[in-house]
Amino acid sequence: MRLSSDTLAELPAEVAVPAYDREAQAIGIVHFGIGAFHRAHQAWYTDLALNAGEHGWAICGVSLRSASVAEQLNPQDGLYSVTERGGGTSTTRVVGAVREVIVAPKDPEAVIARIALPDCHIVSFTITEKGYARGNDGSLDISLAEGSFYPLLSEAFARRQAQGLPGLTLMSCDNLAENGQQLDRLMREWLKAKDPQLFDWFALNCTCPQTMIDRIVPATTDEDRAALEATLGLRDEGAVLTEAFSQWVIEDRFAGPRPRWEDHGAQLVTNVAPYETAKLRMLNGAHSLLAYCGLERGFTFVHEAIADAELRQLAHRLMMQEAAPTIDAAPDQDLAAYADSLIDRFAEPALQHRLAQIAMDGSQKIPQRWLDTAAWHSRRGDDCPAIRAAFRAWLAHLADGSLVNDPLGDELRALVANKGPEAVADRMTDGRFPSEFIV
Ligand code: CS2
Repeated sequence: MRLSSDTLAELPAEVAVPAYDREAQAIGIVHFGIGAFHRAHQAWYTDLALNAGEHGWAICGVSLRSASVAEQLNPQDGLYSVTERGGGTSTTRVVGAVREVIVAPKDPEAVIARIALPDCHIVSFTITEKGYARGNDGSLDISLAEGSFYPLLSEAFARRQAQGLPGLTLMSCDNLAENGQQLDRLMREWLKAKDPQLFDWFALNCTCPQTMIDRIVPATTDEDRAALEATLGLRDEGAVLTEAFSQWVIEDRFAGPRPRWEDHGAQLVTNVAPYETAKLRMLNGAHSLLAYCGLERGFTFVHEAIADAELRQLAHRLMMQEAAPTIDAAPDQDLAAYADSLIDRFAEPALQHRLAQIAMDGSQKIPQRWLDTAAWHSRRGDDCPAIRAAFRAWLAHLADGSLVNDPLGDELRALVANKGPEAVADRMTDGRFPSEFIV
């Protein structure tokens, strides 16, 4: 039997279920990229707000590519479970915030119509680094953007403008440096090129707050789903497994209303930069180091790589000697304590977080995870041995090719083959990699 509104009552008593009337909730949020990360993070916070009695914040999830999430969630009325694991315990809760999933390539009109409704106030994104359709120089690649969310949004803007409806908050929850500013800039580039008559409406009525989002969410496996079915007594195709920890820092710059996420642990601040920079350069930087150096040593999972004394030392060095000095920390940030807590989180064996999951899309991740740090030191005449070791492991990973999953994988492999790994590693600190090489 499958999890759905009709079977919710069959769940064991210790599994918390939505305490609110799901049908009575208007869709206030349209979310692009309804993968496991969104379901374990922003949708989870929004579900807490709905449970606390807020109204109007149901989520319409949009998949920009595959129909698989729609197939997982729609037959379940949008319901799915979030299981938090760690410290030898495991708790499961059913999240009810997601109302429906639309597959954009199949039904673009439905996506546009949802965003153009007066109930919609926020459009949010977890579409991964490559989803923003940036070219190698960071500007919008119009032909890539045609197949992404940009045309859907500009059509929805046109309808909102024609109806005299208020603007929207566009909230990027991806691991990009200055994610809000980048989204704002890219959206403006799109409008300038394709819909200039909407440019002023967007600039005057919409905002793109910056966010730092953090929760480790390993991809759910078939074994995970089967084990969960044995404990829940119901099949949940949309199940997500995660750690108990989560953090969300949001720039308080919304175009209209928003849920009171701060009542449920989110931090609403005026300046996200110190949190975002620390997270990208320390957590994600160390993650990518462990991924490439760990795979090179034959490990499969993050907890195995961090248990290796040399890799742990290298990850710690990357965080404290290399990344930390580049971060202009906020008064409440203790970067040494942060580094220690990250090592503890990486060491959690229950997460079964695969290094290969982190290793994908290196070309999109490495600039903000390592190269901004390396460039900072290079300007001062210093080297970054940990980042250099990680970078070499990435080049070896590319050259080997067997596990490479990267939109620039072929170009990068050819580049390493042509110039040699040392020459490529020597140029990594100029901050412009890979545009310097790939034209
Ligand atoms: C990871 C991130 O897959 C990756 O590249 O580094 O997804 C990481 O787990 C999250 O950013 C943690 O918040």
